[in-house]
Formats: sequence, structure tokens, C-alpha cells
Amino acid sequence: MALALALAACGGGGGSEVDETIPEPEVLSSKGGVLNVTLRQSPSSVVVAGHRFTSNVFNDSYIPPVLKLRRGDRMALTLQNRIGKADNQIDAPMETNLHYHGMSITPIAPGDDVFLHVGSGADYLYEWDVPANHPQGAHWYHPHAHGLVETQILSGMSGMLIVDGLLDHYPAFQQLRERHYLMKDIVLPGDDPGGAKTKTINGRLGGTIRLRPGEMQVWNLGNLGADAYFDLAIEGLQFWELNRDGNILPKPRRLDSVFLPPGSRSTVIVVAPAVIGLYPVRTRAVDTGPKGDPNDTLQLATLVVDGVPVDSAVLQARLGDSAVALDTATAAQIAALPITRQRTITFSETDDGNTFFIDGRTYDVSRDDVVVHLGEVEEWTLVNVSAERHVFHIHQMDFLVKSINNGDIDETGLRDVIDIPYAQNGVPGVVKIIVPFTDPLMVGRFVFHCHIVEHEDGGMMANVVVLPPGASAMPAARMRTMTASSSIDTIGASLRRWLADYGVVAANRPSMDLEVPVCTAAPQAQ
Ligand SMILES: [Cu+2]
Repeated sequence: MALALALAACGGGGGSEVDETIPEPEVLSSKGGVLNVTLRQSPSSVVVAGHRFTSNVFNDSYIPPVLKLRRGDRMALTLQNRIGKADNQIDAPMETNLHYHGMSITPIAPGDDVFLHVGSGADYLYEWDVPANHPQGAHWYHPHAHGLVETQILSGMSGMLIVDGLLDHYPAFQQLRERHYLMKDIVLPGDDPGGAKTKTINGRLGGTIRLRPGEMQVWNLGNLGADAYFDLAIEGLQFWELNRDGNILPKPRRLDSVFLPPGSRSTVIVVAPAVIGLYPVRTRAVDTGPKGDPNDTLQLATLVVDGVPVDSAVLQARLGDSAVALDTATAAQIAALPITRQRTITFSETDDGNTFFIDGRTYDVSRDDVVVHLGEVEEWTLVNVSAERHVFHIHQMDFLVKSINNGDIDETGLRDVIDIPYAQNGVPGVVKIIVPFTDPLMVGRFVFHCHIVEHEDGGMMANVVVLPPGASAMPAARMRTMTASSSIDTIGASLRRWLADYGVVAANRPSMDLEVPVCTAAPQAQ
């Protein structure tokens, strides 16, 4: 009877796919301390939200492999740029690259260097090590060639990246089944680009997720889309957050819904309803402001609770336990660091909503907007004077959110993405954060920007330089492009030598040969 009632109450959904179980992405794990992987970007036939069309994706899949590494492992990732004309977003070959969002690794090639582009037809080998003390949790990878980011993510080029080991700190839950749900937005061919984007879970709209009554699972959730917000809610199902943006929470946190601005991730334990039935999986409406994109409520999928009940009462009681053996910086430790400088960073836009500014300026690769020395800890006041939300993100590090609108909103903690409320009645939205420039691996040049990537492409990005102690300046910034015929990254090599002179990165990445060309020229026949 419960099932029939739930069916009647459910409605909506995605029509033809309603019976299809949402597929899980392939998981590629490191072996022998290395994750060797090739990601080929090319036009492929995909099915998204029940529509078949061609789009530029990784390895022919709109939901590409989850890349899983452990602390101390090496990533050896070859990116093959074969981007070309497709039904969706892209009409011609273009440059690209890869950013490892959430990873605290070097910003200098062959690491997480967004100033390096990979030209059409070229291959590039990214190589970096997961630091031995890296926080464990869910991160992601996506192209970050400024000006082309939105079109490439909207094509489907984004995937999840996990530093494994979170459950070492929550051992009671080690045996639970782990799942990966990637939420993305897309403009389907023929849809109005200015309207609400289509939202999916693992590329599906209207599919099903199955749990037994009372069953507990670990879900890695990520908003790996371009511009849209997700606020995931399932009536009757409990969410207990263990990890946010790759940072372990000291204790599981009960959530009514999982609010995910673009770029944000959350690892949660779910506890299925005890009663057999169908439960709508919704994203709640998000008010993005008078100038923001529409983000209405939508049923994304249906949770099917069926089968033999699981008696999880004993395990549920463990949700009150604190994490064990925490060995990464806690919010309390970051909050206790002495502040060396305060800054105010203002986010604004033109009335037509097409140009976006940080401190009144659009992005200029050659301008260093923030220059600090390693070891400095700053307090930033992020001010949004515009009539839509913006989403602050900084590369290579996590920051501590101290307050949002002076404490009106409770979303504090360590993160790498934070939503900045829009201005209302002339009062700007304000977020205060602590930015610790303390990890030697971040020395170099990287960026912060709005992670509504339409805004980033529209100018809302800035450079940060973290200088090693004793340095007064870093060699000037220049975008450079690896092509199939010009494969040696001389600028990257000179930057690595500059770093090595200060003994910073070389000490952390001993096997990196400074002189070896890191780019291969091997365009393959299509
Ligand atoms: Cu924005």
C-alpha cells in the first residue's frame, strides 16, 4: 500500500527513463602507486537526459571515469586534445587543458598549471604526486582554458577525482557500498541557451536509485556542471555529511538537503527510509537573484526503496561518533592562525550581465592581482555588489569560511568553493574567509575566480602569486600552448628551475626531472 501511495504522490520525472537505474561511472584506481590514465577529448555520440547527440567528452563518455588515488600516489595523465565539431556547444577544434579542482598540488606544469594550454591535436602528460598529508575526499577535473571553460564543461568535459581514505577516519562505515553521483547542467541541442539548463545525475533525468529499507550507503556527490546550482533533497532519506569540498568534517553533520553551488562536492552517508516506496529525488529551487539564471525545483530521479529491510540501528548510532586519527588541519587550527593582512575583494558586473569584474577589473593574465609570501595568512572579505549570486573558488588550497552575511547563513568550515549572496536593497552580500598561504606546494602563480564559469569566462578571475621566502618577484605570467609540433615547455622548465633555486618544489617532488620535455607530439589518425 505504501508503494501505491508514494507512486500517486510522485508524478513528474523524466518520462521514458523512469524505470532505468542510474548508471555508475567507471572507477579507475591507482596501481602500484601510480594512476596511468589517458583522457581523450573528442566528439562522441552521447545520450543525456534521453536525447542522443554528439558532444566533445572524455573517452566517449558524458560521465567519464572517477579517478581514484591514495596519498603518496603519482598521477600520470595524458590529455589528448581531439576536440572538434559536434552538435552541442563546439563548432571547431580549440585549445584546452586540465585543472585538478580541490587538489593542493603545485600550480606549475606538469602539475596543475592553468597557464598552459594544450593545442588542437596535441597530447600532454600531466604528472604530479598526491602529497602524503593531503586531505582525503572528493575533488574533480575539468578544462580551465580561460574563455573556453563554460563551453567545454557544458559539453560534458568534467569528472570526479578522489583521494581515497576518507573512511579510514570513519572506520565504522568502511563496509558500506560507495556510489558516485555527478550532477551536471547542459543546454540540449535546440534548447534556448538563455533559459534554465537541463540538469542530470550521471547524465540521466528521471532514472531510479535503488536502496533497501533502512540501508546505509556512502554517496560521493559533486556539482561538476558549469553554471547551475543543485540543492539535493530526498524526502524520508537522511543525509549525514562526512566531507565537504574534500575536507573531512570532525563529526558527521545532518543535512536536510545537500546544497552544491557549481564546483562543490559533498560525501554523505545516506540512510534510506524504513518504508518501502518511491521517493522523489529533487533539486530544490535556488534563488540566484534578480539577474541570476533560473534554478527552479525539479525532480531529477526517483528513489526506489524496496527489498529486504536492513537493520542499521547499531550503525546509525555511530553517526554520532567523531572522526578518528584526523591528521589534516582543522577549522579550529586555521582559525587560530595569526592574520598577516586583511583584504576586501569585490565582485561586480555590467548591467547587461555580460561582463564580470573582480575589484572593477576583468581578468588579465599578465597582471598579478594578489602577491603574498609563503606563510602569510590573510582574512578576505568577499563582497558581492551585484544582483546575482557569485561563487568564490581559489586554486591549490582550502580556505576557512568564517561568516556569511554576518552570520545569517550557517555554511562555515573548510571549503574550496563558497557561494556569495547577491546584493539586496543596496546591501551587498558579504562572506568572510581565512586564506592560509601556508603549504609550500602552492608556491607559484594560480587563480581565484567565480565558479559560475560563464562569469569566469566573462572576466571574473584574478591572479595570485605565492612567493617563496626571500623572493621579491616571480617571472612574469604568460599563457603558452603546447602544440603537436612544438612540444617542449620551456617556460614551465624555467619556472621549475626558479622554484628549485628556492628549494621549494624540488624538495617535495624529488623524481621530477627539470630538463625533460613533458609534452609529447603524437597526434593520432582519427
Ligand atoms: Cu559569478
